[in-house]
Formats: sequence, structure tokens, C-alpha cells
Amino acid sequence: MKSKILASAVATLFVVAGATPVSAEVVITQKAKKFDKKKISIKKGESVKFVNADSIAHNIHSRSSNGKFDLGVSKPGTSTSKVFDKAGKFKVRCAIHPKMKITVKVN
Ligand SMILES: [Cu+2]
Repeated sequence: MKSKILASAVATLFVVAGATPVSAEVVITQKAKKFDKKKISIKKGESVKFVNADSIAHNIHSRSSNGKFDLGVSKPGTSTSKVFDKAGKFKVRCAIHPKMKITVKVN
């Protein structure tokens, strides 16, 4: 009986830990002047890490009306991160290579 209560308490602890807002991070890789995904869907408050696995520089930015941002130049082998704290659709591009596009949907 006692062990059953203990097991239940442990299970409850796990549930509580799972509910704790841990800011998740989605990793997107840029290679051959392309993002490895065309669309991603994340939750408000989560961040996206843009890894530059290319041999050239990239510059992540967005001119979306619901939140403009510019992460600046990311040299080869480096990465830049962006926390999306507003819901909406963000069209993210590279300022150096206009054909590089990814849509970030923040729920
Ligand atoms: Cu680029």
C-alpha cells in the first residue's frame, strides 16, 4: 500500500516536471544556400537556432509585419538564435541570399 502511494507521488512529480515551461529549441541548418526545412511550427516562447553549416556567410532576418528582426551576419561554422515570443507566421530569409526561405509558424 505504502509503495503504491510512493509510486503515485513519483508519477505526479514527473507530470509536474513535464509541465514546467522549458524553452525548447528547434535547430535549423543552412547548407548549400538552403535551409534544411521549408516550414516549421513551434510554440510561442520557443527559440530557433540557425546553424550555418555552409562555407559562406548568411544573415537571418525577417520583414514580417508581426515582428521584424535581423540576426546579423553568421559566419561559416557559427549559429544564431531567435526566440519567437509572438504568435503568427514569420517569413524568414537570408539577407545575402534572397532565395533562402523558411516559414516559421508560431502557435
Ligand atoms: Cu545566405
